[in-house]
Amino acid sequence: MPIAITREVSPAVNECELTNLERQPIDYERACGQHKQYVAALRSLGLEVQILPADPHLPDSVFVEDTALVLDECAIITRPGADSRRPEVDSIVKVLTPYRKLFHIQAPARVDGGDILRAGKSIYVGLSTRSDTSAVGQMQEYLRPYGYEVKGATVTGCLHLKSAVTQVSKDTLLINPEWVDRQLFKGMKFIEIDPSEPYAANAVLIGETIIYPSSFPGTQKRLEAAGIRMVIVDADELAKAEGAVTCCSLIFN
Ligand code: CIR
Repeated sequence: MPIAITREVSPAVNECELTNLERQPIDYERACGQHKQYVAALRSLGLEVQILPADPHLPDSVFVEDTALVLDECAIITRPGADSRRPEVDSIVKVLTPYRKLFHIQAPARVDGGDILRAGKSIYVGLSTRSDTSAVGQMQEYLRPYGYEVKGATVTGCLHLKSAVTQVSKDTLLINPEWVDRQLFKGMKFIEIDPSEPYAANAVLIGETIIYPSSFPGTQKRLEAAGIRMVIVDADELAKAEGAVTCCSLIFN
């Protein structure tokens, strides 16, 4: 059974990092309720969900995606771009150790998992405010023996590469073309977000179904028209922390 690692919302979530959004109060109870809905969606798609306890000292720790890239052959433990987020990796190392050989991104390189998009054997790394070319170089070294090609991808206007583009089927990417150049992703098909919903490009693909936020009805229609199957969740509370649906899990077989 595939596994999803998640972590409960920190009671300190209102002290989260923010890059492109103005700070707004986050309703902790509502965020926890939506997180439960997300966990239920993962379970409904057949995943075994492991839920780590909330950490009151790590405001952004619900966003476990940023701490690692888990592949079939190994995992890379990131070195998150924001200083406040570095300690988040410790508990994830413990959780992943029984499952995978681990490689660690070494200082001073920085990369957030939200900047890492894998499509088959191609791995794209967003060159954002959080991730740099030095981390891309280390990932190339670690992953070349397994046949992966790791490439940097310029992103503008958003926090992470996966704010701008995610996979919604084997050969299709959901993209905000204002934030990333589609030419980078050779051989893929594209569904563009509804331009009135700039944050709509983040979806979690599990098998042939995506988990997708209820906040983007225009883009949802485009996905439906393309025949993409969806489980819809409410995710607007953690969106105030600049988090989207991929951020809240690490999924692997
Ligand atoms: C941060 O700025 O690091 C958090 N407030 C949001 C991280 C969202 N993570 C993700 O998109 N992978």
